Amino acid sequence: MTQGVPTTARAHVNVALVKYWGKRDSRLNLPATGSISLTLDGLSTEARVAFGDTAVDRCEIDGVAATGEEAARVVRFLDLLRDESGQTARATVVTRNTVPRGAGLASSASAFAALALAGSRAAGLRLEAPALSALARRGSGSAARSIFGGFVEWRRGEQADGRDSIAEPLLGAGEWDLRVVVAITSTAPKAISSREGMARAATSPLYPAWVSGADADLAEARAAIRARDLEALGQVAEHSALKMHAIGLAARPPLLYWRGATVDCIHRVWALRAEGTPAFVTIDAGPQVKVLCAPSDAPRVAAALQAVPGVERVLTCAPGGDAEVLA
Ligand code: 2P0
Repeated sequence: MTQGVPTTARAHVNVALVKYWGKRDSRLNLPATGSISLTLDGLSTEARVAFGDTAVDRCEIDGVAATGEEAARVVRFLDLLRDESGQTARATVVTRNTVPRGAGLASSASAFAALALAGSRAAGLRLEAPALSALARRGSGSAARSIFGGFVEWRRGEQADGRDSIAEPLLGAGEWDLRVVVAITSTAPKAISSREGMARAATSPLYPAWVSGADADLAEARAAIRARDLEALGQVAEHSALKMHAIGLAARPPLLYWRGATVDCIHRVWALRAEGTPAFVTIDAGPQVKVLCAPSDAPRVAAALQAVPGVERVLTCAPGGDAEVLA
């Protein structure tokens, strides 16, 4: 076993433009379909991991000791790191987020990507980006994508052990400058986790159509990114998001992450588009609305969303970079 050193790493959240919604293996977080995302600057997690300075695994998140399922998930991830590295010591994990937790801004993606990078180094492993992506996936599926900056594709993979279910960069953060304007309509923790939401999705009669339509959506998004065509990318991103939420409406029990303000934001963005501003909606497992647009249109989009009743806050994010070791 190589000796590791305490390590701090940072990773950014990502917003899926073609969504991951459903698993072919829930233990390994293997997705039913591929997905494509954009990593966002400014919304990130810093994680410090140190093995050997404690008798039991400890985890502190934003200054508070983690408990319950949140702590158990981190311990399971540490067990995985120990299995892969031969490290036997317990660890101290301290994470700090610039993302409002549980607010549908995908904080598990940045958290497990940062934890995979810091934890693997701290355990004495030196993993290349593809192996890091596979490791981060085990913590949370979408974390596989947050290892990379810019536009990223997470391949579904075919292997039962998931070794080919990894993310890879499509375009770097500096290669196409777009903005994602986020309208926060509630910071209350969500009632139904993504994990539970995906399990419910599988009960929906619309789910088979979701799975069979994924390759076409991925091809369209890939081509749009390659051509840096905002209109084409926005159209397929909006389609993927609305289709994902339609699955929930038809699930048993039903699932609806939206609030009234979520719907009002969608209509506001469609009105902007009718007036000539190319802006496109995407929504994850929560009530927030994320709008893809050109940098020059971001102030107009942000002002329009801020004026929608029920919108608590608006954030504007540029493309973010790769996960990185800080110290
Ligand atoms: C995505 N989401 O592609 C989709 C769209 C939410 C909506 O990935 O169970 O926290 O840890 O693999 O990654 C959120 O799900 O789920 C997510 P797990 P994860 O971004």
